Amino acid sequence: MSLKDRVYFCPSCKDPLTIVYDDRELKERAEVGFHGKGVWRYASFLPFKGDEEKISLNEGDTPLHVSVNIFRELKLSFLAFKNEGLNPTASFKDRGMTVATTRAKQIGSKVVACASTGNTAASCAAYASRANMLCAVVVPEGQIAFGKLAQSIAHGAKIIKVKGNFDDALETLLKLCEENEKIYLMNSVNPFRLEGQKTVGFEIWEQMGRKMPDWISIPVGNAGNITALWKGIKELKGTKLADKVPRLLGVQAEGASPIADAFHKGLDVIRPIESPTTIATAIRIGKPASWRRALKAVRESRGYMVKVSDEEIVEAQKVLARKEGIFVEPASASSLAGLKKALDLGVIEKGSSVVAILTGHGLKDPEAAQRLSYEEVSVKPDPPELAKVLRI
Ligand code: AN7
Repeated sequence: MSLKDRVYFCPSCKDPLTIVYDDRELKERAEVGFHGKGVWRYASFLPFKGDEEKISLNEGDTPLHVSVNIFRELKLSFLAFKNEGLNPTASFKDRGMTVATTRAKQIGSKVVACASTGNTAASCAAYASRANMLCAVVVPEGQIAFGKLAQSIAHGAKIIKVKGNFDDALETLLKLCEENEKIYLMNSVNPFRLEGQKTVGFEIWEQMGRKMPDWISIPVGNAGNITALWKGIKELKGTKLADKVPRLLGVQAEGASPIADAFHKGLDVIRPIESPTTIATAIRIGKPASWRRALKAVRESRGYMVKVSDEEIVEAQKVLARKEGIFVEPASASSLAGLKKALDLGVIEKGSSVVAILTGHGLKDPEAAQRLSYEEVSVKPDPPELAKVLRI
């Protein structure tokens, strides 16, 4: 099927569309190789000719922090954290947004929109500003972290709060987009989003010296990111650039785990969760749009799905911040919480090499940080009193 401007779903199976390159095309792309920095370093694997105006904020090129403390406790031979919170708007969404906004510009869109638990909105708003487009973000009222809302405000997006959850927001916007040709949809059902997001797999592979780890752990909400990660990995393997593929560990929050549940029941369909709950508001999603592709990715990779409780998420957030110096939002911490669970279950063997993807920065959700235990004392502006307190 050729690329139509505003068609997002397959008319027969109703799944979101995927951009597919045939083997010959992939080989040609691999021969062009990788040049430059960030997401656009992988332009040879992106669906553009090269002469279009790129809408970029220097996304990608995020650090792969090798664990200095936790890996020992977890008895892993290697553990690293892919810190996607260090993207321009502080989440992994920017990888997909640079590509989708470039596409929006190419097809002459003036208005972009997304439904969001917060990060997609922040990213979409920033890239729309850069591209001189109007941006509307449709968010579940009272359910998105303040840092993310602040970003949408700052970038001048039109903020529409839906009285309902994320799934209601997405469903409503999708229906509107079916009728309204003016809006270009920036959710991960837009196949260009996934093209950008797949570059995280390319980067991990390059940063590890053109090697793949045994496992990659990744939080799963609407399931676009895990779908994109697997697509990129398969393309690398398909061109024989990578000699092996990692196994994928998809992590969901206990109160929002339709894909993990289907995986464990051996089902080929998910049972949507009507009222998802978790403190990890980014992944408070009950009807993930890319569930089928995510299940397929996990199964094809001989991977696994786990669900983690809010307590486990908070604990992982604390451990990352206090033992590795990396402050992430709760949804991101779920990739470490899930890794710990998979190790406890014996799904991931001791001595394995693992990369955990940390999807968003801790400052996105300042309220969540207050759930971590901490000490604070007030003193008068008086050196002796300060000294007394410091001696504890
Ligand atoms: C920090 O912003 O869905 O499985 O609307 O913000 O690709 O959905 C965010 C998702 C993980 C899950 N970590 O990724 C949105 C939104 C963070 C996130 C996910 C999200 P997907």
